[in-house]
Amino acid sequence: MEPEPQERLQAAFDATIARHDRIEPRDWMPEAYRRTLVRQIAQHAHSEIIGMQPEGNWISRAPSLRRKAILLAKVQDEAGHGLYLYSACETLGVSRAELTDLLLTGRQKYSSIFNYPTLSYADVGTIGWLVDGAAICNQVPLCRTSYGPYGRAMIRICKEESFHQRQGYELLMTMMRGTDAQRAMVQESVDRFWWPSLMMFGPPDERSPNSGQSMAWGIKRNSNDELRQRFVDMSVPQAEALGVTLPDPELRWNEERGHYDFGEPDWEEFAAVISGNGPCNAQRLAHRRAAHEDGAWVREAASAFAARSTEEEVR
Ligand code: FAQ
Repeated sequence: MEPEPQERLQAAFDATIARHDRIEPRDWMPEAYRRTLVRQIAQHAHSEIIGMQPEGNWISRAPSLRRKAILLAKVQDEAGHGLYLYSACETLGVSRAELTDLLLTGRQKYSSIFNYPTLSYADVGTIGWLVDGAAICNQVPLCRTSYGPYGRAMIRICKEESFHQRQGYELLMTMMRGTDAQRAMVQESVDRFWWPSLMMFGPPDERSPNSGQSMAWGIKRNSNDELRQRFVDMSVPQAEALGVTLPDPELRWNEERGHYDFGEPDWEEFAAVISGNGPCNAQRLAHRRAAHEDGAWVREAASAFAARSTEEEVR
């Protein structure tokens, strides 16, 4: 007997995933796959846009013209990443206006890391080194994600994140070659950002409700704990080269595992931050809302211009 059309569609989808091939926007996909992608890509896009705020805070106070130019370029890149990701998400049948509304009304999340304050200029370097470093670890495997538009957006994003990571490390290296006060500033910044950076990878695998299905669908290629371990292994020698101490007394090389052992992040703090009660959640969303309202006239003008251009074309 011929299979039902629905079964045939599902079988074609499963075969594409099994071949590690790409699902494209016009292909049939299960509704739950589409919803998971919208959740993850939108959360990622919102993170890029909200992620402009902590570093943007230092543009007007950068210590030199060179540092200001670098920081401006980096923050501008984050805006670009947000736009590629919103566009990838729109191919799944949601509009950017809907996604923005979901963010502003607190119905979609953004990365926990951007709810921490930037208290000194060293934070610009630490964010580049650790936050962009964690982002790269998490995002390189996403270049092979099963949804075509997301994977292709990730390739360009990763190239740019890699420049961001280097500029952060170079900034910290410069400060570490400076005065005692500068070295202390770097250490204090690393002390604040280390644990929140580990939390960026999400909850431990046994408490990650989405990982199993997302890995079966090839949306995620590695588990949260695998990537967290990769990040720790990568960061320890970098910290040694820099001359800073990572604030974890349990951090040590495990010969048997061939990896560094490390302590447990404070998962209660993580839960508080992702449910809206981190140090800067209210401030970040209020700022984003105000920017959205301030930009209303630009959106209206662009829509009026587009409508007039279409009318002229029709005539
Ligand atoms: N923050 O079941 P799982 C950047 C949520 S990089 C907030 O493990 P999943 C670059 C999760 O959504 C930062 N929420 O979830 C930059 C889920 O929520 P639900 C952005 C988190 O999706 C650098 C619940 O917890 N990168 O922006 C976090 O399988 C410097 C249960 O978790 C990405 O978004 C968190 N850290 O795995 C910009 C990468 N972790 O279901 C500016 C793409 C988990 O309640 C300056 N995303 N949750 O709605 C991913 O790889 C995945 O979504 C994970 C989470 C790994 C983040």
